[in-house]
Amino acid sequence: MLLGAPVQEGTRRLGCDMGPSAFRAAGIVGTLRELGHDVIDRGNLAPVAAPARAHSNPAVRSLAEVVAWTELLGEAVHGAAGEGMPITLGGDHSLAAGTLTGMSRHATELGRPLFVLWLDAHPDLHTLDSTESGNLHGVPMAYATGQPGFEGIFPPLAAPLDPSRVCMMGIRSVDPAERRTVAASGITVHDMRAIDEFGFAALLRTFLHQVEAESGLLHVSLDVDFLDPDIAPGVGTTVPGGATFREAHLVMEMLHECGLVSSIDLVELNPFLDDRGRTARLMVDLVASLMGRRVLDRPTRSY
Ligand code: HAR
Ligand code: MN
Ligand code: MN
Ligand code: MN
Repeated sequence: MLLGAPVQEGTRRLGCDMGPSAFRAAGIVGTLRELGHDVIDRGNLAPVAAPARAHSNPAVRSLAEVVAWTELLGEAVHGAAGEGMPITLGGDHSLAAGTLTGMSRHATELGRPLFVLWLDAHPDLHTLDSTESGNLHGVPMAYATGQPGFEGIFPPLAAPLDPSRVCMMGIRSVDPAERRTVAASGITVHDMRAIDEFGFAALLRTFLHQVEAESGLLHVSLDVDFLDPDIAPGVGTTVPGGATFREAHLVMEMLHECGLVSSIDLVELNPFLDDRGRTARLMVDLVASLMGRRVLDRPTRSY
């Protein structure tokens, strides 16, 4: 189930609103159909205009818009999860506040724990009070894990994410306030140093075994800047030293083999900054690996 979420109010850089179109132009629908999936493209969502909303932190930008997207996506993703696998085409990463609202409700109804694999250069763990840029694509994980200051502004989650059920990989740009939250929260954060030392496979395997042991649902949130900018230039916040082409495909292939992925965010693609659709095509190829494309047939699970 594809849901277009052309939100760009979570970032200063314009262009993420073209993301859903670029995923479609790069062939996401045909690619998934060729792999044997039934695909329903729900088109693009659009929230009703919300009146501006002030916050005691004057840096905070576009709060009303992001809250409106969170409410709309919470409903849409919850509905889609009852029918299939919601794949949300962003849009900037603020949309994860909405997709996680929807998946939290779905998981709670099923009585299963929700796990999140966060693939990103950034932990996106700012609160509304700690953000200095005011860009709300930097806050969704603080909201979803129940950090303070979102109550009464964002919709309540059915259940805040248990930090012990969140795994972040690819992290290499962390602000001081986020660093403190990482240390205090108990979220597993594999920065690029850890990836260099141990490799993606070993670290991801440990997490997937945990998801499996608890019969969890696994939400995957893939930020384009997880990838190295040399292979994925179409994003507003490039950070050197990201995942390589093969590392990213390996992660996706292991996710397919685990069979536990319930929902996916594809975020931060900025077609205005892309190089002739290259980043969009790479993202679609990664989704193909996650959804079952193989070089050779393999046993269902080899991790
Ligand atoms: N931490 C920085 C800030 O809050 C940068 C956040 C950038 N976020 C994304 N998504 N591109 O991961 O401004
Ligand atoms: Mn992000
Ligand atoms: Mn339901
Ligand atoms: Mn990022």
